[in-house]
Amino acid sequence: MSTDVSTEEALLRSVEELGNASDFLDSPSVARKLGIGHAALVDGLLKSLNAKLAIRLEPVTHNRWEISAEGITYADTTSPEVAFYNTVKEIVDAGQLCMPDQIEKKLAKQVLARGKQQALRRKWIAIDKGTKAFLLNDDAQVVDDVADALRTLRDQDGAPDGLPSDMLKTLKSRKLASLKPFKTFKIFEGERLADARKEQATELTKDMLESGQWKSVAFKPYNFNAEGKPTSGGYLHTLLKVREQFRLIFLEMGFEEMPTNNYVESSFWNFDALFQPQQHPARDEHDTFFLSDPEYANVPDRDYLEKVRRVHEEGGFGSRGYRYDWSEEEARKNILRTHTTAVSSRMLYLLAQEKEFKPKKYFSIDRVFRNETLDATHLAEFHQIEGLVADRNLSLGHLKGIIHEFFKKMGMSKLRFKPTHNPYTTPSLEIHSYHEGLKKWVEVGNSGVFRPEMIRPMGIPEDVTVIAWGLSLERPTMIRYGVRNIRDLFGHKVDLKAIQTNPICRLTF
Ligand code: FB9
Repeated sequence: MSTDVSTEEALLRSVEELGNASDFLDSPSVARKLGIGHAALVDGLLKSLNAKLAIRLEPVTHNRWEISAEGITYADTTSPEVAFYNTVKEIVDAGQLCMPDQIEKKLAKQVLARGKQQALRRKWIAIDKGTKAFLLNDDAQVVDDVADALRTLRDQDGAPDGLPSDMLKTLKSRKLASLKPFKTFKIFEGERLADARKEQATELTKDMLESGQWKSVAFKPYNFNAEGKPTSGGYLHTLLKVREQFRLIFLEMGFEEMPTNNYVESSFWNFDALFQPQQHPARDEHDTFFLSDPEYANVPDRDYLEKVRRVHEEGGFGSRGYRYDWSEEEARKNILRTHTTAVSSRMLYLLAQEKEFKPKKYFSIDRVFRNETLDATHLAEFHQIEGLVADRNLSLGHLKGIIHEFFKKMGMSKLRFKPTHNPYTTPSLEIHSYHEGLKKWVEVGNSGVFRPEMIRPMGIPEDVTVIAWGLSLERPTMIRYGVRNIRDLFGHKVDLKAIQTNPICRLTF
């Protein structure tokens, strides 16, 4: 809490009036003179002037009596025993028997309890054995010495001058006041008082240099601790911070990022190329967003399309296929991709077109869209993370091995695999990890070996296997940043403050 210039001015003038370096002002009296609180004087003025060497401070520790909140209420009114006595007197003077319930109505709970206790202890009142009525002790010297003592302490800033020690003991025992250390300051003139008195220049100008005026001007000392003006800047969305961490993990493991810059995909690459049958439930509008314009995609290379038709209809490569009439029109329907595996199928097809097959490690992290029922952890879109390895003689062991490698880099080393089914992989494994923080097993992803019906029609050589796994970006991000509802993380309800203040992401769960 800073004090205004005039107060500073007034203080510096009275220090200057000391006229020598040994005389000093006493902070409590200065505070009173300036009409401000002692704390405001010290924190709002003395500390900064001392920092500027305009004054020199010498702390003096005193003890003073600090009045408790309860004590303050009595200092502002009366002591509880006097309040109690006066209330009894009022009723008795009205010629009634003063019964407890009558008092209870008239006094606050704390005053009632304390007042009765003290008035009885000080024998100002008594309780009639028979009727339990309160009786006045007419010879009692009823004085409000307690409230007077509290007011004295208050007015003397906690100095006990003039108060008998047993009263102080009483106040202490009744937790109405207690002795607390209190620091005041001797205020001496500082070695740079003169500068502080002179209008301090805040910058060295060309004129000062040319005029030589700089020699006589007092410069405002640099406040190197001054906080700079907070610069506002862009902030990475929390999801993108975590995405960056996953990208680094993949790059560390020698993976190459796949181009995912097309949210609109044809059903062909998203489903058919992955050997997902056209009547699969995921392919109807309940799960997938279909485009009305452009409704249809162009056909990829015809030859490959026919191979896909054949494998769906008749099988091949050891598969008996699905034995249904495959529709080219259905395959050409445009959708919002439901998984980045659609990008994997495009890249694997391109890989198969290479003259010489070269092993590949690819990854993708980008948005996918599913027309799902929305709940706290599901939006109609999320970010899928996918990794795949295409190489000769790969086995399920390699899949589990590389998944262990991957999750270890996220600090998850306790994994379990649960057989599951995906239309485009066999075998398929759900990935579960034991989460130390949550003290439970969490499903952290899915994986499998791409089916021959998917990769052979593309032209991927017989002895090449493609293993892959996937997970979401939102789930780890929610757990990493303790976000309970996905709407706080993604979408129009995002709390921008959290985005700005979220710490950088260290992916160790
Ligand atoms: O992310 C998921 N869970 C997860 C991941 C990390 C994590 O980190 C925490 C710090 C510990 C926590 C949780 N899941 C996948 C599992 C579940 O959340 C699941 O209920 C939801 N899944 C999404 C799909 O929902 C319909 C997450 C999303 C998902 C599922 C499967 C794949 C990708 C994303 C895949 C795949 C795949 C399989 C084979 C071949 C290629 C790709």
